[in-house]
Amino acid sequence: MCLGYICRFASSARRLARESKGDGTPLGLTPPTHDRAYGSLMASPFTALAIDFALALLLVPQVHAERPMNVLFIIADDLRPELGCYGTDEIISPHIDRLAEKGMLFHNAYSQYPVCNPSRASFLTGLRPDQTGVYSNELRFREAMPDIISQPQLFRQNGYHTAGIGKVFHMGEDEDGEPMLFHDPLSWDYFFDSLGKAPRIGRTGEGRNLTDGRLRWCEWLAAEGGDDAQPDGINTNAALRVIEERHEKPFFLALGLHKPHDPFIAPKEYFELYPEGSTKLPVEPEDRSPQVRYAIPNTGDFDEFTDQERREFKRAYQACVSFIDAQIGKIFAAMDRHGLWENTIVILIGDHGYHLGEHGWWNKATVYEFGSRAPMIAWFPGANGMGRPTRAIVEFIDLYPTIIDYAGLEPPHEFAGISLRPVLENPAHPGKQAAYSQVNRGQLVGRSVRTQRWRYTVWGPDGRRGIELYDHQTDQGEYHNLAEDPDHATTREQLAELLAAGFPANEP
Ligand SMILES: [Ca+2]
Repeated sequence: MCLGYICRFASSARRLARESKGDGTPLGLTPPTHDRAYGSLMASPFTALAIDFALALLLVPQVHAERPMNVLFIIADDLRPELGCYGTDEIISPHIDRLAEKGMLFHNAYSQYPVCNPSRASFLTGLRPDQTGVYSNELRFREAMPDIISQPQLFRQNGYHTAGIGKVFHMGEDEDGEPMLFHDPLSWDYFFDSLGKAPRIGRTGEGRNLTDGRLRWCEWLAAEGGDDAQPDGINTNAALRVIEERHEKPFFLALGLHKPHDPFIAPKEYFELYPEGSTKLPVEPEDRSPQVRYAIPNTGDFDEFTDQERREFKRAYQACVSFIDAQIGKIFAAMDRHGLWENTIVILIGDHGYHLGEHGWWNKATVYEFGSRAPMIAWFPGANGMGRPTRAIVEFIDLYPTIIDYAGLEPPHEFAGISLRPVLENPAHPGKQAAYSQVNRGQLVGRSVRTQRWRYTVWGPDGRRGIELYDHQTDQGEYHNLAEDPDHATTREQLAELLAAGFPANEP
């Protein structure tokens, strides 16, 4: 961990913020043209929120004056923003939809790295992957940053009872410093996970591997035994016990749900919500641009997939989504029972995006919109924007500073993210100028920037291994690469500059 780098990064962001005029143009009133947007945007990706945040601090009363604000942080592994509340009618997700109706649904929230461990190490420290140094699932974040104060750890230091249930961190460690999935003794007063401990009946039922065993993870199971025979059901019960036993004292409860991550196992009743054969498959335009070589990790993995297998895959994923939605419903019922909504911040996110056949890919680890964009729904008691969705551009690294802002805690280190208070108080706020994501292909790095209108992605130094430019006004699926289109040369130059501003440690 290079602390010097954090300081350089933070001072660079502050300098950029000082030098810019900012642009707080509300969405929906006068949507920025790209020229106009770049007029302010080129100065800083952080500016609009930084300035509005300062104003919001002056204008908005603190909401945590009387009772300490609890935190309920739910992370669903590989959950993509395809839910009832995101406008996807075919998904049955009533409990998540309820949170979206009550709180704020973020349409444009982006993960900083489309793989579990790097993404979580990033948003649980408020730092970008180039600051954490965590780019793989193997590296423990404590190895990379022994002295970093994680989000739950800060609450623990401030007298909260912190409970980590299931997969919150990815690669953690035990009390002896040995690698251990999900645990972090410095963060949790109480840690529990049931992966591998569920009863055998939950591993029986109807299902199959969709690749004849070639890809071991690629299998589904409509399981016997109900919710409590699955790790997520057992973990949810553990979270319920925390709420029952600890709700009268301040708590930070994080529940990391294992599904809809593969293998796609859920109790059979959730498969029954999705009739066989009714699953819709993505339709790709025939005139799409040739795919940049590194855009997806393993080309050819799914060439043999039949439509039947595609439907089975997607149906199983959807069944897992409804399964975790039901677990979330149990948690919310406990919140109702104990009247906890009025002093509990609730965050629900996936850890990154996921492809269900788009671009020929059935997995994660891309910086396409499908890989970078993830669900984010937030309930902040007393915030003015509750009950309305937002199209503000936000990043997952903003969660840590936002949560502690509303909970009234001091930042333990310089964050790369910033408080989203201006958006939570006013959902018409455009949010950040840009969101950044990155992914490794061996030693090769792909870096991507997303603005309200554009996605620009560069593979390798100077884009020598490929450049992608997509216009979200006309091409939300990112099928038409405009990087070589002379009509967009100026846009490409501006985005190249914006991309560089978000990756100050990038090699030349
Ligand atoms: Ca994941």
